[in-house]
Amino acid sequence: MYTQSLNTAVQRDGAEEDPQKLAAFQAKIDREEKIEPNDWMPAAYRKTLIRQISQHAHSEIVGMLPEGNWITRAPSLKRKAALLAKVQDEGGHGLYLYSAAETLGISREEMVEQLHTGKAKYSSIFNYPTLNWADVGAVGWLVDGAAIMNQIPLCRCSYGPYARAMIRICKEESFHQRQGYELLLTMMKGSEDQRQMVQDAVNRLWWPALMMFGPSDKDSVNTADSMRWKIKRFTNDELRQKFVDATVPQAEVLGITLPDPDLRFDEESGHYVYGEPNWEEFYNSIKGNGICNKQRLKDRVKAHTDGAWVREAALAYARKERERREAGKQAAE
Ligand code: BYC
Repeated sequence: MYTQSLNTAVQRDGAEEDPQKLAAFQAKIDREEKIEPNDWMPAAYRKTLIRQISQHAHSEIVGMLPEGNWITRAPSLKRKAALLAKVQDEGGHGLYLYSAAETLGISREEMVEQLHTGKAKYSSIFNYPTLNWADVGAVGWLVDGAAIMNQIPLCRCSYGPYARAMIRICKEESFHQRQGYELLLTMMKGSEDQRQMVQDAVNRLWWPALMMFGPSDKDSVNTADSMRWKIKRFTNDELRQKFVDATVPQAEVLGITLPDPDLRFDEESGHYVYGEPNWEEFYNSIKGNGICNKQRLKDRVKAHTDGAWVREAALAYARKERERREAGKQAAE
């Protein structure tokens, strides 16, 4: 059991909250002060944070799979080194996030169990396959690009451990996005076949990238609470719009088209207007019926089972070190 213990009793979900405590909690958030693990917090705040942070951690860990597939097939040593570093970073992000979630009173084992049994969600984007090398670039450019747009505001999240974890994650995501874009720029300077591979990858990943921001605001069940508690600083649609506005000019520089016949710049609002994502496809994917859901979970469970000896060895080493330290202390007394 890895959970870091809390000094405060955890409020049962659904139990009535003390109105004075609630008011003081909201006032603290409104003053932009951070909520820390041992501070009083409403059960619903704790629950939604555990939900979001653990889903975020799962996304990082499952997100290692589609790109990990390409490490052995990278076309050069430089590309292999960059991709290895990126996939390793995602593993690190998962670990910071699991640790942040543990400060809320859930154990690592429980979170892993929720992922492996399909009870917990992870980002819909990882249920799409990476079919060719250009997909590695498109994932970096679009998927990490969307992730940064969503995650920069999380550095100002009201919950201290999550906000602090996000600072380093965002720095690394920024490198990921650039390596993806640079990879695509290089391919666009190559042969006609390479240019077509880039266009094909973008055609397949554009809409799934837009879905990463979650359902449209009118269907988002969690946004209102999360905005009031300053976990989220922007709504799903606001972030999606920011992403479209930032990404369309980058597509022009790249020399590719985006697969949306409704996409146009609106002079009056100063924003790009875009078409409606296929929400049926989105809900299908988050219910576990996307193209790769079953494969991803199977691979994840296998990796966890295969890694059992590493966890056992690390625990045995830690136990031995502790025993040695204690024996040394006793000998010195
Ligand atoms: N995929 O009420 P809503 C990465 C769920 S990894 C799956 O709007 P909320 C990377 C949502 O959970 C990036 N499920 O929810 C890694 C909710 O269901 P529950 C991951 C989704 O929380 C490796 C329901 O739909 N980033 O960058 O207010 C390689 C209704 O939604 C999705 C994060 O996790 C989705 N796309 O807003 C490369 C960021 N969207 O929980 C890159 C942190 C929604 O009620 N998370 N759902 O059963 C967030 O910012 C928010 O949780 C979301 C959703 C914007 C995703």
